[in-house]
Amino acid sequence: MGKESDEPSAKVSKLQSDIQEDRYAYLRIKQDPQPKVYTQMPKQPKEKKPGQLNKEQLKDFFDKGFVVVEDLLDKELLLKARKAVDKLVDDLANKLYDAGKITNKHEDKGFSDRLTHLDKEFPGAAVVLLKGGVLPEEFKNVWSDDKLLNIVEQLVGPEVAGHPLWNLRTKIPQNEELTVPWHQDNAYLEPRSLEVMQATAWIPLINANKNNGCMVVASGGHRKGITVDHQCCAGGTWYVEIPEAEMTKQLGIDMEKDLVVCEVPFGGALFLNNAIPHKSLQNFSDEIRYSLDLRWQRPDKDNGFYGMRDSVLMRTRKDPNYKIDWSAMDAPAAYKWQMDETEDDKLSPIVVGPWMHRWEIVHHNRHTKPASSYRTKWEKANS
Ligand SMILES: O=C(O)CCC(=O)C(=O)O
Repeated sequence: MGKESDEPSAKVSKLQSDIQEDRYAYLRIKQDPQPKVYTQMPKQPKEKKPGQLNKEQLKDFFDKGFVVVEDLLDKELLLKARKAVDKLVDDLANKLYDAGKITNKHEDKGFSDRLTHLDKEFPGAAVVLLKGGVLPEEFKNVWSDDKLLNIVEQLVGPEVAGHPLWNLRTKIPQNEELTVPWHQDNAYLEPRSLEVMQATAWIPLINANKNNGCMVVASGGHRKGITVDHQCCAGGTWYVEIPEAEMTKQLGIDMEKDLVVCEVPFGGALFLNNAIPHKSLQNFSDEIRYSLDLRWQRPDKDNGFYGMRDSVLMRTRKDPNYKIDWSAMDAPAAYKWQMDETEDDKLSPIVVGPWMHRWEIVHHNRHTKPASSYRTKWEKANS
């Protein structure tokens, strides 16, 4: 913080005028309900392809809003993704060590516990890795896996683009910031994302179960095609949250009968849409529950990502041999928009994002505090 002076700095004046203009007002516009986007199946491909959902699974996806598919992905593909995670953790350990933030790199630990040890020494290490958003080749290979895309084609149609919101979840044991409360994915995006089906595959890199923090979905919560009023932010996190009473009031969810705990074995995936309420359970095990959440949609529709990054075309009818151009995804990654690119920012466990301007802030914490004054790199470039 610089010294106070009588004259507001140019930066402060700009902020004040932005607040007066309420440049985020468009984020609070209520969208018309879009039930069909989530319940109407697109025309199905005529050709039979490996991995495709059967009729019952497809019906579940559009009717219940989710489906768990076991034994889908090649285990070798996922084991390679795990190796890539090991490398990301190693890179993080080196950065923390070089920055003097840890004294032990915990090189004797492995996939299931190294990050937990790093996080004990530098609280927030697991968040730093989550928000780092580095997309290694091995994750790209999962994202563009033929079997996955064969399913996605059934959910969004034959033209398929990867959505820029993706995550490697680094769910170390018993950690509040990695336990995601009830939300609809649409709540993190611009309101217009409600107008387009975005299909998510949630892919655990271990057997995910209720003890280590698998997902829970509110079956049928997508049918009204609305984004419920979320509140910002849950506990000490950056997550927006649907108050439980609103799940029933606004979405008609029966909180006893409609909740489904989705255990997903290694090799399987949980498919969701962007309007289905879901949350993740706490990790009570002593192993890290890593997972990837990857999204796709039609390429001709806006991705609702605040104009920050384009989607990446992954499959098109026009060219069966289409080669993916990953450059848009390789550039700034998932959570990077919020940070200035100083080295220290890159190791900061604070997460600030535009969704904080969309919902009422009912609870402030270290993540929300900077939201009203923090100028993201993207915002600076666009103001
Ligand atoms: O992996 C988790 O714990 C939460 C994932 C999630 O909520 C999401 O992908 O939207």
